[in-house]
Amino acid sequence: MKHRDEFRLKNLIANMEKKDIDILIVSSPQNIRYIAGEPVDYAMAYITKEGSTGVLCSILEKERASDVTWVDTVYSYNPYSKTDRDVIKARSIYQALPILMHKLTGEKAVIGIPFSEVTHKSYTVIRRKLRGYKIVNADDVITDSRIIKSKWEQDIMRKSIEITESGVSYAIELISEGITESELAVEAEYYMKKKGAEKIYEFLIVASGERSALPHGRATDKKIRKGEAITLDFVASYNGYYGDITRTVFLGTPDKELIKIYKIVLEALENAISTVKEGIPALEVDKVARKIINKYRYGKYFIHSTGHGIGLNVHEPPRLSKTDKTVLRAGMVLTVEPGIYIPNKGGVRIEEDILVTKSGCEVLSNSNRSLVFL
Ligand SMILES: [Mn+2]
Repeated sequence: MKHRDEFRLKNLIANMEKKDIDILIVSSPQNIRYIAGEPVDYAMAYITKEGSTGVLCSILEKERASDVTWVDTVYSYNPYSKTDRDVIKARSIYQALPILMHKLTGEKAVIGIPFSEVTHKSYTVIRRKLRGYKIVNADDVITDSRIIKSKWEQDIMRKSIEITESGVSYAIELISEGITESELAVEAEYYMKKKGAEKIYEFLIVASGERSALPHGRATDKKIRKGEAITLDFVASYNGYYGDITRTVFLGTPDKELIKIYKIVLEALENAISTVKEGIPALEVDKVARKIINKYRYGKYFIHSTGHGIGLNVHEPPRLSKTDKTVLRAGMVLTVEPGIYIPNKGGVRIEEDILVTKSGCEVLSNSNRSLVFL
């Protein structure tokens, strides 16, 4: 069994207490991993307010879950079980739920379940199986906990970010006239996997020429030509946690306006980063980036928010957007990624991943972000 991330679990329990939740039960892969420390499939994970943790899983996962997670107890279910004391006979995970309640809590227990991760169909089974218990929505408990990264999580994220940016740098080295966007994406994917990436996001963005004006221009078989901007936005995970890095580079000499917007985006990025510190509302960071881009009259081409939280999901709260009033706190990991996109011409985005600290922030990515002409 591996060592528990005590900081994370204590934080989670503190957030459960605010809502009077006795036991928190989660079923999404990310939340299971958050409570158990490792992924378990066909499963649910729980933590009680006293701090005991466990996993309820299919018999297929029982042995592995016992080996790799840090939880105290692994319960499992098996459609054909007759004998095993810790295995309940059930066809599905939700049908197996009563085994937890029977072993862990009294009749009056308040059960927290993040409603956003349960389908309506599953919820009706949960209701039926947990009749008599008070069930409350624990979405906030999870969000408020996961938004602050423990030292343990920060260390993993340093590694995922390092892998992701090494993939971007590798792809940039491969850029030459005639290579396709997809070739760059595939080579980078293989490279990041060899560097230890667990998962590559479902698509990698390689957007060249006019396509660089597409903020989500996933790689196509388009060939790269001289004079084009090439935006590479890669997302890869390590031990479940994501890194998200973007660079825009130029092959040869591009249109002058693209060089101009590169400098503006860089100015917006650097000013936004230097605004970040504990106590600042998220929207303030967006405001700073937007103000700079507006100053140069490119505001209407900055069509997304300035950044987002990142962790077990690529996109997590808070949003560095016009409307998110979340006050930044030390331990949040955020992307900062202003961009300018001019239709039929091209675009520029530069993205860094940062760790909010008491006095400012630490930029966790550290590859070159100045203008590059290949
Ligand atoms: Mn991003």
